[in-house]
Amino acid sequence: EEQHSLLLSSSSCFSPPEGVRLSYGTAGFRADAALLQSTVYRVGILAALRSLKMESSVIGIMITASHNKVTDNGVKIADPSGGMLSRDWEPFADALANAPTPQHLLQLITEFVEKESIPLDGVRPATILLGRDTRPSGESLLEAAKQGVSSILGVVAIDMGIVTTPQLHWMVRARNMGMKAYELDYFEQLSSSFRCLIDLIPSKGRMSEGDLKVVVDGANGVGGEKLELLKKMLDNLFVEVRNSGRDGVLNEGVGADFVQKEKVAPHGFGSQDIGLRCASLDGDADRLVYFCVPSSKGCSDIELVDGDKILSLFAIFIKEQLSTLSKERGENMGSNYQARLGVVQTAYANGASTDFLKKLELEVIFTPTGVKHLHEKAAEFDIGIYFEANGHGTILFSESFLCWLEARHKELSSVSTGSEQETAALRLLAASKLINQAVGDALSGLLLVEAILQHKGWSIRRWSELYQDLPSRQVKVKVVDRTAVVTANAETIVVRPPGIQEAINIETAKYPQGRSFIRPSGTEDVIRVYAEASTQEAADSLANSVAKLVD
Ligand code: 16G
Ligand code: ZN
Repeated sequence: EEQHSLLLSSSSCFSPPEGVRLSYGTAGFRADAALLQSTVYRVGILAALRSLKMESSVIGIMITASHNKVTDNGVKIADPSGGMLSRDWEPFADALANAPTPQHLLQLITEFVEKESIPLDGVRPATILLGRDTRPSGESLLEAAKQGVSSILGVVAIDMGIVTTPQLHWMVRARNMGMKAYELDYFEQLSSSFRCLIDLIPSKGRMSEGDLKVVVDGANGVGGEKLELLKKMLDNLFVEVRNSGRDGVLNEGVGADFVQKEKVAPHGFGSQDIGLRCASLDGDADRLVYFCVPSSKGCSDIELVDGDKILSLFAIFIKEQLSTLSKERGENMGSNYQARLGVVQTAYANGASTDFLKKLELEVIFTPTGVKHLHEKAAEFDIGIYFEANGHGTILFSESFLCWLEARHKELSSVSTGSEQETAALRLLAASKLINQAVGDALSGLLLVEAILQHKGWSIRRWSELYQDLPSRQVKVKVVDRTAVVTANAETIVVRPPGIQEAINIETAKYPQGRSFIRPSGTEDVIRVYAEASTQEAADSLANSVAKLVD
């Protein structure tokens, strides 16, 4: 009928590239941009079907390859909650992307629609939000996504233009909550909750004007551009954005991935920045790391303040507010609520950070690499904080906890406003609005870091000294078949090929405070090796000997 012929005719314009097998991977499809037209078109179809399946909730499509080369691109889906596409749809995404002909594609879709009982009658119209980063290939890929969406009857695409990945996820979530969800609404929410946190600082003026300054490397991407707009709406913070425009090449010698992996200052930063608080975003602004440029000549390594330390700062702040809140126990019902606070890390978390968090008596949980895994675990807590060392992360507040908190705040403010407890409740509420609940967000993360540093009167040095990172090293080994390596226990143990884990154990035991693991990359044909030990030489040497075991 109409739907079938529509799909057949529109898909005939998008043949998949020959000899390439694409996979949805850790964070959507990613490849050289020239290969992606048909994939993105098909993701458009998938998003439309997903929306119909989810009672016509809004679904998002983001076109980005994050920190990868400017010539790469990629596409991923935001589910109705604003989070990542539900994992049980990934096999369908793979099958769609690789269907060789329009007939195969149609057959796949027909079978899937049947199996999932997706209503294709066009009775409930549905909306898909499209966004893209600054990559030049984004425009035509976005067009392909539109074609895919509109090949399903009753579904329309709305182009949100150039946005950060977290902005798009935020917009999807906000729309499904019945809120206004344009860029200005996002900026409003961030700037007003930031202002609220600043207004709640008990003894302001502890910081000099200079301390209120942060210099941000925008990776020559979308994050820098957006920060230039957002900063105009902020009081009490001076943001200087570098690498914001499109003068330099996206992610080349700049950005959070470069800074974190190479441990050097990005292009445009140097001796003039000694003593300043610096931060770096990645190409789609979902990663954030801080750093200081080295003060002594001859030392090129920066002082890195990574995702683990952002996590630690957030954990300290949240824990303090929770304990203030529970100090005074009223007789009122519900006020004894013991909120469960948990933190989620991956095997890449520096061992010193995990020790630190455990000393704070926090529940620390490990998952495999990739936001979708961490997010899922964090959502099991009343307040779940997750971060990858590379700077991806956020704080999740459960619905039920926020309800309780709202009610508790009302209760407290009816007794007296401005009490310690009431202020703590307000801070938590503001933090829940500032930090992106859909996905890790470098811009909202930056504002929360800045608010907490001001709250505590801390310099970046003071923050960085919470604990000292163990020296670590990462190397990668090119392999023919990365699937030969299978891991368990959140990627900390190799179960296949047999014998490797025993060999890693023997190597690791040779080094004081040694720890090492290998894992297949989810984004490249390599095996990644991580090692840490008490000295840099030892970490390097452990990484190299473990890498030899893989070769
Ligand atoms: C993706 C993931 C990131 C992870 C990285 C690991 C998302 C949004 N991004 O970029 O979280 O750290 O992959 O890459 O989930 P790898 O598997 O190649 O080491
Ligand atoms: Zn990214």
